[in-house]
Amino acid sequence: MQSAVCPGSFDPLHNGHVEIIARASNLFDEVIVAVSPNMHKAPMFSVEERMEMAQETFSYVRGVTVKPLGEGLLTEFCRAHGANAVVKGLRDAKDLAYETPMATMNRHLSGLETVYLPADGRYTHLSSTLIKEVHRLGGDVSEHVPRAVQRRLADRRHES
Ligand code: COD
Repeated sequence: MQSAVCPGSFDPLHNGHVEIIARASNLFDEVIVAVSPNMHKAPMFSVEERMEMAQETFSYVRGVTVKPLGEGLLTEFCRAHGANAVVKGLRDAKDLAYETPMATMNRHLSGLETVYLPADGRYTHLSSTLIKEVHRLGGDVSEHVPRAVQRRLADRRHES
């Protein structure tokens, strides 16, 4: 069985992520969406909330499961879960420049391969950072995120 991991912060998940993960599920028997705590940025949603949104979004997609990445190495997570590859979406040359050192390091660490999928043109402008900023400033991001995320963002707006 060929398994792949799609890692990310997913804070929050948006339609660019969803499309890449759905395409990965057509290539691999099993896809594990690994939700990172993201130690570099202050998150909007907890890992548990981000996992719940991803679980709800992918509950209808065959072979996709959602797990916490934890604070260890991605290569260790992949080894522990029997995954042969990492799948990353690339929006542009900046993503390629950012991802390639990590992909090379992961291959040197454990032989783990990274598969790049080109982002669909409909989603190349999407990032979690932009989604959060537009939402925070009162804009409507509902067309860019799955239903489960729309609901959580609306809850956050009502709470504040
Ligand atoms: N369209 C298509 N794909 C997209 C889009 C879009 N619009 N936006 C993002 N993506 C893809 C990218 O492939 C991205 O990598 C992935 O979705 C997740 O995006 P984010 O922003 O949620 O995730 P990041 O960049 O914050 O996640 C970084 C990781 C957690 C993947 C990384 O830090 C990691 O691997 N950490 C594990 C610790 C480790 O092993 N470190 C050493 C690495 S060598």
